[in-house]
Amino acid sequence: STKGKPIRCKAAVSRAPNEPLVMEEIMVAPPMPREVRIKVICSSLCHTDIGLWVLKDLPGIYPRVLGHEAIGVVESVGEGVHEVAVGDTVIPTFVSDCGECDGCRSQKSNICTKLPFKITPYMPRYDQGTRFTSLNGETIYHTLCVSSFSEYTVVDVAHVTKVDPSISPSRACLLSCGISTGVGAAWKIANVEEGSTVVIFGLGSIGIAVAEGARLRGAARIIGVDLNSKKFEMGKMFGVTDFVNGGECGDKSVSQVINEMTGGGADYCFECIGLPSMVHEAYSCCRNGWGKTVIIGVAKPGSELGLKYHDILDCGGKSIMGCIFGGVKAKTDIPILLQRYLNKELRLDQFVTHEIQFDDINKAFDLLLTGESLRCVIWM
Ligand code: CXF
Ligand code: ZN
Repeated sequence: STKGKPIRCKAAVSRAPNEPLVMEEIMVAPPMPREVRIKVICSSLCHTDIGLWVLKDLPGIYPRVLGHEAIGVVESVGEGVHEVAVGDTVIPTFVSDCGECDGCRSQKSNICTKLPFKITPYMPRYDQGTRFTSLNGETIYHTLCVSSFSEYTVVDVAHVTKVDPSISPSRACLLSCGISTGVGAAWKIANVEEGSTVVIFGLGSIGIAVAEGARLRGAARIIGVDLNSKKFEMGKMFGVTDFVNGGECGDKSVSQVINEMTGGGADYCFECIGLPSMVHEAYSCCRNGWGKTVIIGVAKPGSELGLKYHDILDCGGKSIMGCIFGGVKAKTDIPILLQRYLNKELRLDQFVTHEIQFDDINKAFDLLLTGESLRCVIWM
């Protein structure tokens, strides 16, 4: 067995921003206490990996292994791991669910305070080190506590959820990040009710997943906003009922158009782009009194919103909130979402627009960058 020994395997290493990933042999150390070594089955590419791939302003984070939307099988476990065992099928997540802290024990939150979310190139707990090295001993860094673009990876046990092994891995892996985030934002953060009107800014995978979540909650009207009208075709298949092309509103703003369409604003607005100006638009077209704006998109670090004081005070009852992973508590909610997929309620199949082999991983980046794919599954 490989237990307790380093494993030599293939990984797609990101060596420099914007440069294609390089297929290399690397060494993956055995799991430290409270860690799990996973044989990755497949990953799908989330847009955040593109953001991290092009990032130049964080020092010392190359070379590294990207990938954080995945599924795999436990190869071995470190000391003190009782929750999962060798052979279990698990979904790793960039958010932790330690199950012990105030945040994890509360039903109100998915924010773990013991291993709080941060973008770190290290393991989150035992020694803050890395478990990857190149064959000549060079340190290779992690990404979002998952690093699934490697045949084997090491993840903290707080970052894995055990799942039913019979579910198709290419579908289950989508719940590791993007689809859970979008569906969760509609379900757990906004708590969309039957008959409501929803506006979604940005119809990428996250926006489409919000539409899917809103549809499951019985929303009556789902308005998609994007600059690319082709996205509406995709949106329609997921229950988007109306489309506003943000570039074709003439002398009106998007929020003006939506306020007219809805007779005073929507019940829920979701920002899935990451632009402060779009948060303003969203907030401006959610209904006075109770409209809720949910921020999901990731803006540049240091971005500010700059809302006017009276925009908040005078609209009494309107709210803005952000979320991480759509408010989904990994260990309790991922199994619920998987069950809803098995019940044929939640759709996952339609998100998978492409499937490729690990050696072709750079194609997945092209497909997502050009907007051609929703989710491209990469098989190891
Ligand atoms: C994102 C969520 C928001 C902060 C950066 C990472 N997660 C996954 O794609
Ligand atoms: Zn992601």
